[in-house]
Amino acid sequence: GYSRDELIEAVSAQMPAKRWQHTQGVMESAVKLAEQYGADPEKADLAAILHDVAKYWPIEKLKDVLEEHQSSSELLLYNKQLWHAEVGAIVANHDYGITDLEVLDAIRYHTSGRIGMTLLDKVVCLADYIEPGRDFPGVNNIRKLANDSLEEGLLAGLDSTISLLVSRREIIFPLTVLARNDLIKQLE
Ligand code: DGI
Ligand code: FE
Ligand code: FE
Ligand code: FE
Repeated sequence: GYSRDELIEAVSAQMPAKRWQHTQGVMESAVKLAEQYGADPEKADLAAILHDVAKYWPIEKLKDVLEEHQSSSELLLYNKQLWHAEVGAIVANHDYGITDLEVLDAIRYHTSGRIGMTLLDKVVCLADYIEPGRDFPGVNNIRKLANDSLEEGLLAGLDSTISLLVSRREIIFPLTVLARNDLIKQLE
């Protein structure tokens, strides 16, 4: 298998320096959130390292991988920006030998979210919103909420994505809406 250093070398080679900086920020934030909220920091670190591994792969290559995997073909009907998450999980498994399903799912759902997100899913998805290098309208509010509640922080993150998509008249992946609704139920 790959050591952590080998993994870092292989993943960072597949993206521009700026995206690798983002990944390092997600690693830092995910480990902190894991420690705060009781997820496994080593799994958070591993999922963070790999979460955007396929972000800069050519669209055609992402499409090929999704088509090879029956269960993933529905994603092809939705925004291409969602594809790298599923492909990231497939690549983590097939190319880097990661077999921990919790880690693979945290990678797989880091963009869309899902119903019944695990603690690790939430940590990685939220870390992706609040890592130190992120700068978008509302990010500081999400950071503030994340200090006191994993679910409140994540809900605000998903809401900001949904609002952005609505403002651009883009189609929303149904799982994102389901993830958001499920968090509200958890918070009631
Ligand atoms: O890969 P990153 O830029 O670090 O972050 P990401 O994986 O969360 O986001 C990828 C982009 O996908 C994000 O800017 C919004 C876009 N997107 C398009 N359609 C959807 C979507 N995101 C979600 N959650 N749901 C969608 O339906
Ligand atoms: Fe991503
Ligand atoms: Fe497979
Ligand atoms: Fe990311």
